[in-house]
Amino acid sequence: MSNSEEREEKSFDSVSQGLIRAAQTADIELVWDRASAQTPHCRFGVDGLCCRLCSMGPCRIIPGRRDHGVCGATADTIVARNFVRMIAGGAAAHSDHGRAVAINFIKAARGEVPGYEIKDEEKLKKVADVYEIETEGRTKEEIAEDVGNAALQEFGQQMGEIKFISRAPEKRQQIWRELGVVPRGIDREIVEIMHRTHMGVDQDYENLMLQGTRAALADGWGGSMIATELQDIMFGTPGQPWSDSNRQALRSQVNLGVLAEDKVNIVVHGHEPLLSEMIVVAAGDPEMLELAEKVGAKGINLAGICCTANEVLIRHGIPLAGNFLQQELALVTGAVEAMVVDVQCVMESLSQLSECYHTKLITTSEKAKIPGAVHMHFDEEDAINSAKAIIRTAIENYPNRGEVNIPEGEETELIAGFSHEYVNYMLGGTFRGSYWPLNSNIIDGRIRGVAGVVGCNNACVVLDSVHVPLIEELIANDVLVVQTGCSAITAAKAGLMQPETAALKAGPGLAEVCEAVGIPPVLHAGSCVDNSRILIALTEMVNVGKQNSRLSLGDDISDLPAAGAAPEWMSEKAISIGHYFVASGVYTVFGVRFPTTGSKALTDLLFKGYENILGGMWACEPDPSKMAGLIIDHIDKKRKALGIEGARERVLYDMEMRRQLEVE
Ligand code: BF8
Ligand code: SF4
Repeated sequence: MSNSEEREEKSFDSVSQGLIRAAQTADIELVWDRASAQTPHCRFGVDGLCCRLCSMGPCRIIPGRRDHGVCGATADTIVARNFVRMIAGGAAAHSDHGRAVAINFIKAARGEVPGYEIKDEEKLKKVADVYEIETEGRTKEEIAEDVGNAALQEFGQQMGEIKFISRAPEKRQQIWRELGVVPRGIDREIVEIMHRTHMGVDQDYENLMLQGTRAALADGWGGSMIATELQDIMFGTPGQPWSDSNRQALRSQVNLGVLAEDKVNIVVHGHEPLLSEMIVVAAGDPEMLELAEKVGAKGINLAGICCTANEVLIRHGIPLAGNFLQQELALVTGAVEAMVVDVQCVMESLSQLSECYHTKLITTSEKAKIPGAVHMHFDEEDAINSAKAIIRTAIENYPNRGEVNIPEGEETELIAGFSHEYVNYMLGGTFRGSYWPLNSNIIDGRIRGVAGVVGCNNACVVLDSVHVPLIEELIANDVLVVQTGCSAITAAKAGLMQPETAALKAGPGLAEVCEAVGIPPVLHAGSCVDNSRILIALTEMVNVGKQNSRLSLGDDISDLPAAGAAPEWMSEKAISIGHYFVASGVYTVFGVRFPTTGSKALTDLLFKGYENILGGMWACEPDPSKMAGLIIDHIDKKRKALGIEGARERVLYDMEMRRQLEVE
């Protein structure tokens, strides 16, 4: 571990800090250099007060001096329009991912895409039930084709309700129906945001937010949930795959030290597992391994960045090279033969950076090309050969390697793959799998509550510096942490996803439960679309109360001692996720800053008013300890309302405690 001064520079993670320094020495520009060149950011943009929706603008609001845009739009309208457009962007990204999966799923069921199959029949039947599709006496392929078609039609559906809404607690569905925010169709809600925010349409911030809410729900309980469920059926549900003998979480490793000095390194980066699943298969092909040996390599080493990393980790145990802000650093190691990208969170700078190294940047999606990258179209209908062509390109590039700088020995162990099905199984065992023990441990106070800590890294804050102290403080206070996205990768790097962490860092109650069950206090649940797993897990906790009133934690998600956080968020997807959590009744705290500060009325609605309207609400707090305090206070408030409080002191997890643990 490097000293704290070094950490304070750009990264809390010392492995990254070392590579940042190497890039500085070589005079290579990285994301942090560009972030500082962009600082200070335009105040109008930061506050959401700039409107460029028509060419009478751009209009910028200066409160008290210039209160209206040329058309008369107020700060509230402008900020709300910008905010709901962020939701539209995020919901579109997740949902277009879900659509691609649904199309491939139908083709897999029809046998049109060799290599893809219907793996998890148990989950297929559960999802078929939700869609009211007959399963008796039918082959899994017949059921799957109907499930795929039912899912796909929800994107273009114009009326009625999307189906997965029916999985939410009844009370929650009622709240949505009364407010008129149940999504009618996934695409429709996104398009309607674009219409309503066109110049001169919806100019009431509360009404704009209703549509923002409907589109966010179309993401969480629609596009994202479709992506997760159909991926699980095709590729296997993490921790609970296709055979009982194989139920287990996976051990793997994380951080840039997972790159291998003597192997062909291929880094998969982006989001959709359709391609990366095939790369995993092709990388094990004897023909490819032979080819690698011919160029003098000892094999092929796959590693992931961002959510693609999480997807192949939770199903195959492929190591994580790093999170969002480490994508450039992977190239700085000089050891990556190919970085294979598809969609979302891929920095354009990779193209410029790849010119400084031998790395081939390979784009694969027709939706996402980058000048300077090699484009190798990924054809799902000939997936395995597309994957092999990519791997061959990487292998052929191995002899071009120059000097390498791999932080060897600096990788960290983790275990991952905690789908809600697996948590169910872990807690209850094969024959009585259920969330009963979780509720029971919450009621008797061993576990104080549950927090979903998710989301990105942001170049405006020191890499990982908010995630890690927040999570440490939460677990020290007996809060079980469930994670997805880049935040999950962060916690894994900090060693928080090892079972031993429970005894070292968790509070006594949480540690006892984790030790008994053999899980870490911080659970890796997957990628960002897998936040939908958290929605289902929260619903399961509510449903336990219906089965056994003594284990009840209320009759809605908003009653649970639970909260969400995205401590270093940056993307529109994070805003969409945050808002569907709020709309599902979850108190959700974001770090960094919040994009509605230019409108007090809108910010008050999101941060306060929604508690009475939706049961969940937003908060923003950049300081990790204060953020932990907000979450713990909220959990305690919910415990009190449930009558299960019990006096307890909050443990302040300060630097001194952290230093002591590092010495051990
Ligand atoms: O979808 S956490 S930086 S990689 S947006 Fe992107 Fe944020 Fe990472 Fe995954 Ni999610
Ligand atoms: Fe300005 Fe109104 Fe046009 Fe926005 S829509 S740019 S506020 S005139």
